[in-house]
Amino acid sequence: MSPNPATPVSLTRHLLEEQRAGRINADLRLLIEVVARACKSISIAVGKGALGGVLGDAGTAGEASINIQGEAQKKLDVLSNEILMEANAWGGHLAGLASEEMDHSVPISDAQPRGNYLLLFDPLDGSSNIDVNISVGTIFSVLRCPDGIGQPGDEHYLQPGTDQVAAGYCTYGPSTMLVLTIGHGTHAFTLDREIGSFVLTQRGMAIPEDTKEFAVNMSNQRFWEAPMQAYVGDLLAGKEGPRGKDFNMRWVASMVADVHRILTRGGIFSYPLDSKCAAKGGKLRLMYEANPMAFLVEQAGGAASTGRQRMLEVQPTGLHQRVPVFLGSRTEVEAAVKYHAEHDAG
Ligand code: P6P
Repeated sequence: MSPNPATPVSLTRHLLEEQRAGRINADLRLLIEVVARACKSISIAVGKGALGGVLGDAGTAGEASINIQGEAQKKLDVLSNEILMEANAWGGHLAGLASEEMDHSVPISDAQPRGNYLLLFDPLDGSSNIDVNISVGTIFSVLRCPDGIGQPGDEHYLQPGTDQVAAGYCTYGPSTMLVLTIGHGTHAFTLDREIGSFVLTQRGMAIPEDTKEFAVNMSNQRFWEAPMQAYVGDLLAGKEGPRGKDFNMRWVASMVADVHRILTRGGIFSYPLDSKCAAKGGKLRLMYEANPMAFLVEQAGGAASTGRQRMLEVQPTGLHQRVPVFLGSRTEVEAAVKYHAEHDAG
């Protein structure tokens, strides 16, 4: 039976076509399907809002629950983490998992079916926006588990972003969208709630090379390094300044929302070093925020850098390592990197 060209392409069909083309194996295909199903459950929980009894901070009365990042956990952070852990416990495709919400990685127990992949995720990024009904999202990254190591430990996750075999995010906004790459382009799927499936709605996302829109938390300006001060100062100078054009600014303070906008219409997202977070290496996490977003952005023709190095080539030193982040329209990221290079060259 030849497929009807008018029939929407589901995530399942898209992944089967990728497998038939030899771009993905069955285990990774099924792992992505498990993560997508978990994201559907998270979308339902997030969508209930105040009706779901899961808004607000986790922890008991008077005693907040603090994660390894030193951040107060929201109830939905904990719930989203549990959903992803439970969904993958019996998937049979993983050797282990690591989460922003857990101090250390968790190997798949001997009692459960084991696979050859490592899954890292931020179960609900931007969760501080939950209580004010702003888009949040789940970010995930997939690495291969090294051969012959038995149970993987934290050290086995410390692979550069170029080693990722898949990455994606699910944004819980006006619509729920899954954006995914397996190294052959970046593709977007929209959740059709009536049938409960993700449907391919944008094949081959392409970030415009140039942009007039930047995303940064301007309240940190006085804490930035000199090259960042100079770079943003020239953006703000507009067409009378050295950049010769006026720029617009957006900052949602939810990385998934900001990055989705940039993947859709261009822009540059930056969370640079500042004197408040420099001691930690930056604000955003390398393994389950910067690297998966960098993979998605590069596969969409954009660029991603620490300001001084291609993001995907950073050699990780810690599971919860933080990095400065510049990503988006290629020529704008290159401009920001140039400010840093010229500053460092003295
Ligand atoms: P700030 C959310 O907490 C997050 O990790 C990213 O989603 C977001 O881009 C950033 O932090 C926002 O940071 O300092 O503006 O609140």
